[in-house]
Amino acid sequence: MPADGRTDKDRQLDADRAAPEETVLTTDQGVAVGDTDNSLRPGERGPTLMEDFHFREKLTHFDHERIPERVVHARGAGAYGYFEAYGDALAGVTAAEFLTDPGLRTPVFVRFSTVAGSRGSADTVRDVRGFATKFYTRQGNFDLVGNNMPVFFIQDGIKFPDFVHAVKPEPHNEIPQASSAHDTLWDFVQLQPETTHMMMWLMSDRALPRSFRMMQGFGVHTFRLVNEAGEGTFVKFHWKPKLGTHSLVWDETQKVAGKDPDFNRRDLWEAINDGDFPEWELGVQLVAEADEHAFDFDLLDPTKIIPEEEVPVRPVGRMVLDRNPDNFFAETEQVAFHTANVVPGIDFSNDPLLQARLFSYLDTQLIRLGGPNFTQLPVNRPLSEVSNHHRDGYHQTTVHRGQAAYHPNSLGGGCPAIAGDGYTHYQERVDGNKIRKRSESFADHYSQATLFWNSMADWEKEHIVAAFRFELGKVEPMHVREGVVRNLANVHPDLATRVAEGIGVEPPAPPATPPGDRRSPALSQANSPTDTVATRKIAILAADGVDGDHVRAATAALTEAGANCEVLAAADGSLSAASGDDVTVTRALTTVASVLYDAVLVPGGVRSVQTLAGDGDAVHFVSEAFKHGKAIGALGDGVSLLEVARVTSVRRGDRETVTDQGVVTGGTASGDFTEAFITAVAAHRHPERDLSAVPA
Ligand code: HDD
Repeated sequence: MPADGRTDKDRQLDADRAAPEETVLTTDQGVAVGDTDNSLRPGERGPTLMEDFHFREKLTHFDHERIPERVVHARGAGAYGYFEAYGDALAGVTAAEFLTDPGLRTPVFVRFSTVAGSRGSADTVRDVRGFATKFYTRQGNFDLVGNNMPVFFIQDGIKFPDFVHAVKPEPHNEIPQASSAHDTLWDFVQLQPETTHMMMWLMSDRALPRSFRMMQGFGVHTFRLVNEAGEGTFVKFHWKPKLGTHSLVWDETQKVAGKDPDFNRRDLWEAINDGDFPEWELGVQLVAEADEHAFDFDLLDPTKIIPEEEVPVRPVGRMVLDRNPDNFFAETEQVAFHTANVVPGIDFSNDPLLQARLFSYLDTQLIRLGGPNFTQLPVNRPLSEVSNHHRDGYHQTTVHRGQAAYHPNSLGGGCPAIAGDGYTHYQERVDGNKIRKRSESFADHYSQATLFWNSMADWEKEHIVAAFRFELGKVEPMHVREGVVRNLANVHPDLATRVAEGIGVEPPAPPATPPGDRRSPALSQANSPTDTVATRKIAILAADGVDGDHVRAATAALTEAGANCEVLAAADGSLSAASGDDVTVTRALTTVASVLYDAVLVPGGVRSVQTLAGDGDAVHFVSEAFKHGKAIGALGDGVSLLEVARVTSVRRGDRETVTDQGVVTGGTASGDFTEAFITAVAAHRHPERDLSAVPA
């Protein structure tokens, strides 16, 4: 690790960086430009002349600025960082140096994305999130192109165009944008039962991450680790976020999509800018080759997980994202991931979805990035040396020297030479007749969907039912709704009945055999760690006359615990506190909303609270935060604002600190109070509240 903390990739990029400081304006030919505001014309009022090369070049370059957006995962945000293995636990399992040498710091670039929406769509829509990592290892680039859900919609990649056509905006009117709540997706789903497990994930809160920094990542497929002796071990890759796995609630996501469509992207950017570097642990589930058939599902089936209780996830390293890109287009837009980018020690399995991806990613980069030389783009270039006989093509930037561009050659001294320790594919024995047929071992589409349902907390189940009702409620043809309910009946009769009751469909008859009762606690977000308030955004509502001591003491304790506090008031500037001193306002209330914060605190001060009670924005702020299950704190006179905001179903303390359902009240900003409030914020949400009658 170099003393200046920069990775080798960062250093490599120096050669490509350009900054305008101390330069003069030039054409692309390097000719200095003296006027870029007026086109060349005969006379002041004459037409523009063809010979104005600067005008033509400027306009032409502009006209060609856009490239095709990704056919899926068009909307995304990226960052650089590094990966470090914890130790050599995988030595002997894989020849991949970056996974086994704890002394190595491997640079990475990660791009997070939504799937269905266009480049300009909102961040907080209900969707799968992409989680693609490019490791610039010393043995070449390894891309782990995963998602925040561990399974997929289909089992064979030949169905990918069908699935994507169904989920994308409908072809006749291009409606709806970035939403799965429409006829074609659900028509596909009802006819394709293999989607059932993934649809459970998509209808769960996993599809609404609070932050890219608070979501898991999964390689999805079973891959192979291969050691120096050529022996294989099956592997599933997992990313676990250090901040826990947390989600927004549905009503909130829709409002955020309007208030701040860049919510997740901004969150990532700001955290890295503030030095709150997001971190994930890489874990692996390992399965010996001999145990390939030891499970009640097929390891090659991408609609299945290996329950963590059956094969534990072993932590093997950590990834930290510590640098924002310099230029969105050059880096985040032009980064090209490909599942086939593997390094010695990592290989594929015969998962038919993965096999299709091995074709599709290179193909898509060729059209998207305009030719075969996209690997030379700075963000895509490996750190290890590239030397081969590939030549020419659009945008070739390497100046290949020499006469011999073929192998074998003697005129070029035989170079580049064949590597003695080159990548060797795992020598799996494969034989069979050429057939188009799905394996029988892929036929069970429901057991793991049931496992997922059984593993959810009651509030997670409620959210899933509400999501199915919302989405299917947008589907016009009744036979499609009925088809989905028929599938859900195979998952669990409770689920099917509760969904059916909300969408005008006859509830299904009870099944002949009751559903299994297996659970996997690791699947529930209710079991995600809630031990930190790091980077959580706390809104402190205030007006003139606020109790300045409350603001200062609470801010100090929360900041000390890692949270970010903002004082919100009717207007920017500063407030005069009850004691006469000034309190700086961070933002005007009218420019933000409760949905952009994790928690709310109402300090005391009679005048301040009276003003807030008469301000609809402030009152709505509190009731909406309550509705969304967020921690709410109120001190002294601030407690009375809860009444106005209809936060009436909780016990409140006027002097003593009282916590009830994540609402923390008390007389002073004592250690007791701040500790209780911090615990309530760390819990993320308080789903135990009865919210049905609360408007917001
Ligand atoms: Fe894919 C992009 C993840 C199945 C074809 N995919 C793409 C990205 C992610 C994933 C994260 C965005 C990469 C970036 O940020 O640039 N895709 C997945 C996962 C899948 C999956 C986890 C199932 C396990 N994908 C899948 C299949 C196919 C594709 C079955 C085709 C047969 N995916 C593509 C693509 C994209 C893509 C069309 C669009 C842009 C790109 O590749 O670079 O080739």
